[in-house]
Amino acid sequence: MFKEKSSKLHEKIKESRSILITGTKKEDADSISAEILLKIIIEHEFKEKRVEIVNEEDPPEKFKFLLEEVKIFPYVRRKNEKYDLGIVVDCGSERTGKVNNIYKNCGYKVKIDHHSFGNEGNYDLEITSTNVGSTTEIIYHIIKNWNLKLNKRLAKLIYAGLIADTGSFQYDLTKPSSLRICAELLETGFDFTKTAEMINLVRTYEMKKLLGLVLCNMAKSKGGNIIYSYITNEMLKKTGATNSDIGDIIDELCFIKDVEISILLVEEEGGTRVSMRSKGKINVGEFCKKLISTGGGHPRAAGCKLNMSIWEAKDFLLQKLEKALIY
Ligand SMILES: [Mn+2]
Repeated sequence: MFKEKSSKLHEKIKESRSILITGTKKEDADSISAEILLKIIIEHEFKEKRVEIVNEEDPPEKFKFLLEEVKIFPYVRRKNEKYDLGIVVDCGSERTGKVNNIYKNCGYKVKIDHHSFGNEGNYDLEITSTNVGSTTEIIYHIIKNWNLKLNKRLAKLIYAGLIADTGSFQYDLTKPSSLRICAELLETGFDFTKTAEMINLVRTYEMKKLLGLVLCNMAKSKGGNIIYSYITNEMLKKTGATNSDIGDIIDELCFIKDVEISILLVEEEGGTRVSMRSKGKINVGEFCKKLISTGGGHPRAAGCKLNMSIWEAKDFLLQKLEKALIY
């Protein structure tokens, strides 16, 4: 897979002196792992290049185990830099936040991604497929096409992206190819149980305290098929939790018997941040996009920001969703 495109990428990197690697503003395990993988393999192939990963913000603490010795620069430290070649992973450049200002000035633009949305056509080279489990799975193919040998370090990163995006091979993003590749990854002898533990289970003490409050505050709609809960600034202060602890909490509100939709409302400057999960009857991606143009996501997982208080947002959403669930 991707044989010709992998050689094209190799050729273009060879011609460049400086390379920018970036990814989604909302960093996740797949995007961070894909960035690190690229940096490692490019530096292995070409010794004299300046290869830098730049994301809008510093990586969250929870991804330190993926980074090891690799550095990721926040946008502010690199905003005046120029690079010959730019590679955006796991999204289109419009989702990289401020880093897009650097990316769009790159002499040659590459996109490596497994999503179907994004502004196709604005890149010099697109290495994309929706028929893979993760962006790291695409990079596995680049590694193979460049005739590099897999080792424990590379295997761990490919695996991290795969289990994060496929929900440890439970979601429909799981492809037969993903599982075949995993067999090969495991043969390197990397510690896959530790990797899975770090991605799926290990959370901060503060996050668990916050989760306790969120679960206690959980309530049902009149019909009982929508549940919601909330996080106020007060709750963050009380538990010492930070923004990076909030990301995993919506998933804890899912998989409750007979519940069709789960909502988490988070107090933010200027309004309320809404995260939603659906069991499938309602496409929450479309729902959020219709509410406000900046909202959206996937059919079963989406979000938006509303210019109202948590309580106003709750009433507003419940009213719209109850109607939508009836029809
Ligand atoms: Mn991904």
